[in-house]
Amino acid sequence: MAAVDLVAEFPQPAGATRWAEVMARFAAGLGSQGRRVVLVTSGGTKVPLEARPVRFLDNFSSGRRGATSAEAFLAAGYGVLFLYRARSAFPFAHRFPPQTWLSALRPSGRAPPGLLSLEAEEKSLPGFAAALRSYQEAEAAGTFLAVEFTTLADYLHLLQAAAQALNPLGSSAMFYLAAAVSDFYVPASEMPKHKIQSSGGPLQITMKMVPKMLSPLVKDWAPQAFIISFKLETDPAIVIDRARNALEIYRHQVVVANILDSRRSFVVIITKDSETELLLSEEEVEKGIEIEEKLVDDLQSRHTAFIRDKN
Ligand code: 9Z3
Repeated sequence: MAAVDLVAEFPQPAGATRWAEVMARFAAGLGSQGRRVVLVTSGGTKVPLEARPVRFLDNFSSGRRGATSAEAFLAAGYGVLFLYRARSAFPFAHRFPPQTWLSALRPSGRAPPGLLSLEAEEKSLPGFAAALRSYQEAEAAGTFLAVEFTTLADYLHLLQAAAQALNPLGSSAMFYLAAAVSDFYVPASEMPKHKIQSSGGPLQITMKMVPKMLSPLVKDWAPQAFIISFKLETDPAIVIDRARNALEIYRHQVVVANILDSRRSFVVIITKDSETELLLSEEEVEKGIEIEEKLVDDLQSRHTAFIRDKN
């Protein structure tokens, strides 16, 4: 579906124009420093079933893959544009939900007026101070920008704007499309205006197919960029074929195949002429190593080779 249809079919979210400008400035600033920039998409899209929505079709994705990968890309020196589902996992914060620090952090009472001083035993919040430091370093360096989406319409418009922001960076831009995007939606013109009534009996809904955004991304919006999509299946018997199929249709550089139940410890990196399995051993899991560290490390090398080949 062409960009013009996208706009017609999905209402533009409030603030999209301003976000497009902010993203363009972010990418241009980092590009002028010669830094690589990655767009990490993360979390699931939500699809309304009614015009004034009471009910939605939602998605299981927690955003952990995206959040952990964003941390690894920042550590590798990338600028990270993090397009994420509101209230899903957030880099540096997702290991510390409020329940963990509400009781661990105590006001120390020693702060000068106007300042807040908190203390905690290191062992009650392991890694908290280091995570805070990493986040604040990225903020100070201007290498991290987070942009929120909730609905499928938000996601599609913001993805287009992000792609256009990164396009001037050519092959230095990477797209890491880990968000779980709905395949189906109800067009605005076919939505019931008011809440669907249960007195009408059992519900039958016909949903339309969502346009595949990989096509315009690869062909029109950022044709020089290094593009990685993810393929998720629940059936291990079909995931590799499905991933290869996506690679053939869209002609981007990499598909990462993963299976719902094993996604934290096993992924397969698929390119036109290779298939690389990444696996976490039990020992590595015990040490707190996450599969995204290996994945980002591998993809970073592939990106380096990609840039070299383009020049
Ligand atoms: C993924 O496959 C991600 O790895 C997960 C991560 C969503 C499984 P969590 O957020 O999980 O850490 O809980 N993302 C892409 C899923 C997707 O919708 N892919 C499309 C498909 O499979 C292709 S773009 O058809």
